[in-house]
Amino acid sequence: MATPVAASVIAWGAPSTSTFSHASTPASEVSNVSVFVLTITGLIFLAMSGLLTYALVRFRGRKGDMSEPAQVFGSVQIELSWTIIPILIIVVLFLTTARVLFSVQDAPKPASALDVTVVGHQFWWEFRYPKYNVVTANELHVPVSATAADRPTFLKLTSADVIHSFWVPQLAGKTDLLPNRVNEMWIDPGQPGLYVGQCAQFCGAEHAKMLLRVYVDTPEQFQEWIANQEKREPELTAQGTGEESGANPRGARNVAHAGTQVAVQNSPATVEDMSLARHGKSEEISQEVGQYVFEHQACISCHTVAGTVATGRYGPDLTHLMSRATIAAGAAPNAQEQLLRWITDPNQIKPGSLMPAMHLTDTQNEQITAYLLTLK
Ligand code: HEC
Ligand SMILES: [Cu+2]
Repeated sequence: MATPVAASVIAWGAPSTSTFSHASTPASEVSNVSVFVLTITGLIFLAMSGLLTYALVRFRGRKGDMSEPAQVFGSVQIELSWTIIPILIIVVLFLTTARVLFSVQDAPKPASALDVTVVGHQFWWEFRYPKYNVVTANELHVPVSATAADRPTFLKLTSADVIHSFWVPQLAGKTDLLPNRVNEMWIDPGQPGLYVGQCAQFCGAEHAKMLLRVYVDTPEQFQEWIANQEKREPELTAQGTGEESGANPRGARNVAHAGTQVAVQNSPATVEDMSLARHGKSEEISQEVGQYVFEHQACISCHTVAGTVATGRYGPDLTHLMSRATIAAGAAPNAQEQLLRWITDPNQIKPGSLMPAMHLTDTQNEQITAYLLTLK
């Protein structure tokens, strides 16, 4: 037996998930307030437990001493001090917290800011870059931002189903993703690298495997990444296998529209027959046959591969699947073996995932995997 569990767990390695190792302005503001509150409450704790210890020792019952301790009734001074001092402390904590709250919430958005729309799904993240015509999943790429005014990323968050919560502790506090509502947050990570987090609001069976990866790129890396994500790959279909090249009348840049003219062919036997008849090579494991099989399965009603007949929006966009390090929101590394296992039965990797096992033949699964591996 393979070791599905061991293989499917991504070692987090270096990236920290501590709110104290902040790497972005909103996170450092939150972290500073936490330290401030902890310091004040810590001092109160020390003072109170010190006084308590002193009283316990100083006024402990001594052998043979049966006398009543002095009885004190009312003291305006003491009562005033234990009323006014706590009120002052609370006012200070309140004002400090409110200041941070507003400075993070009302931060002005510079013209240079990058916009990303985040859509929470059970159990994965959709990231859209409206200015770039880029759609990806689970792994957010943003540029490094030397100062908050340099090139921060402003996120608009919403949900396709239930409530989720976006939380990358090193970058910012939590922000919920609510259906029919758009929340906003921003980050300005100062250091390139990988920052991890996860959905912080229980959203169903696979909530625990709804992980988040934020790649902070240098400006050059980011441009390179965007340029690659913007690529559309219609060539495969166009130069494909005769007949079905005509089945892609859609422009190469058209990503977002669900097609209706696509006949979804679900019976493996029939597909195999068709495949056999048209190619005379249905056993062949190649990207070309793989694409043919993929495009004749229900995959295309849930997934988009830009420039092909696959225009589904229910699952992650697969146009540049292989540019991601993980699949299924961090549940498994993105490699041939795991992809094959995933499309054979997603539940092996992520029980309760909303992608159904497609019950294709082993050959078909291998063919589709060969195709997926070309989606760079
Ligand atoms: C009913 C809709 C549906 C169908 C049909 C479907 N998928 Fe999916 N697929 C999903 C959903 C939803 C996810 C996200 C699962 C998660 O991460 O929880 C997903 C995830 C994936 C992923 C991982 C993507 C990533 O970046 O994490 C791959 C690869 C994939 N599907 C391939 C396929 C292939 C190939 C087929 C056809 C054999 C197929 N899917 C059929 C809904 C579907
Ligand atoms: Cu969630």
